[in-house]
Parts: sequence; structure tokens; C-alpha cells
Amino acid sequence: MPSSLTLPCVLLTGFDAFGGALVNASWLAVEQLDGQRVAGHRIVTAQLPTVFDESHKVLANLMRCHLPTLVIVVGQAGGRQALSLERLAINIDDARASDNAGRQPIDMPIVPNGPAAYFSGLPVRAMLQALQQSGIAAELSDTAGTFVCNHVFYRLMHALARQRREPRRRGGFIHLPFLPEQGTPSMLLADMVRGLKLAVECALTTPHG
Ligand code: PCA
Repeated sequence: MPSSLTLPCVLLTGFDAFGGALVNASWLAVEQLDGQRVAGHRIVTAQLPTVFDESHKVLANLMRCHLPTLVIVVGQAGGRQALSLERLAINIDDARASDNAGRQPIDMPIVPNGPAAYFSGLPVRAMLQALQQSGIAAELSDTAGTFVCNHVFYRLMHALARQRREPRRRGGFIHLPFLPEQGTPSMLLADMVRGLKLAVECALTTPHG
């Protein structure tokens, strides 16, 4: 078996706590997968700050450093009932509350003159089926909101759309519900972790469309 350091890598990120909360489910779930092997890849995890712009700069640095073949950014969306496979990133920042640096952009394009939206680069339909067949509550979502998660998702898809490197890297976004201790509806941490691992495996083993 090759040393895990020689394996191609998957970058999985979660966010830090925001809005006065003490924890963020996305980071608690993602950090459990650090160093795991899935479909011949090793998972590298990192935390992004819940801050417009800064979040993407940290992600871009991580991508330069690890050269991942797959990037999945994971965030928390309180109120969701299921692991949400985000289908669309839209070119707008419109924050109802401040980010962790006190910024609250309203009606601002993320990339001026950029496309209105990008589709996820993940095989979201195949991922949905794989998750549901394994008994994980999952859904397709057509909006990642207009806060920091959508911001990073859009910047990621914008960067991936411009890549010249072959083979082309893939990326997308998944939102997680609250953990039971954060509120309802919720999902158990163990189910989130199992769901994310399955989602990574499906993305790695489904041929590019
Ligand atoms: N959720 C927020 C930002 C960080 C996170 O985990 C969002 O949905 O935009």
C-alpha cells in the first residue's frame, strides 16, 4: 500500500463558529475525517474563517499548497433537515448579519461582471442517491444563501472554471443541519461524518459529466 502522503488528496473544509455560537457543526464533522483514506485518496481537512473574502483567500492558499483533485467546502445551515447538496452558487453577497470581522455587505456582486451563477462541480444527483440508499437524510438544495458559504462556493467555482491544469479539479459545497445540542431540526454527528465520507467517495468514483 502506498504511503498516504503519496496519495492524491481531497480537501475538505469546515467553518469556524459564527453569529455568537460556540461551535459550528461543519467543522466538528469535517475534522473527524482528517487523514482518512477514501477511494485511493487521502482527506486533508482545514477550517475556514466565517469572513467574506478572507474565507476564500484561506481556501485558495490551501488549494495551492495541497493541489487537491477534489475540494468540498462544508458549512452549517441551521433550519435544514438534511445534508444539503448545494446545486448553485450565485454572484451576490447580501448578509442579514455581520460576519466574524463585522462586515455586512448588502447587494454586492462577488465577482463584478462575473456569471450570475455556477453549477456545482459535484455529481449531486448520484451523491443524493448514494446517501439516501445508506439511510442518510439528504436533499438537493438550489440556494446556499447569500452569506459567507455562498461567497466561498462562488469563488471556488469561479476559480475552477478558469483552471487550465489537467486533469481538471472538481469542487462543490455541502450544508449540514444543526447538531442536536444546537437546536432543531438536527442530525447526529456520526451521521454527518458518515454522510460526508460517502459523498466524497461518490464524487471520486462517479465519472465527470
Ligand atoms: N454557515 C454560514 C457561514 C459559515 C457556515 O457554516 C453560511 O451558510 O453562509
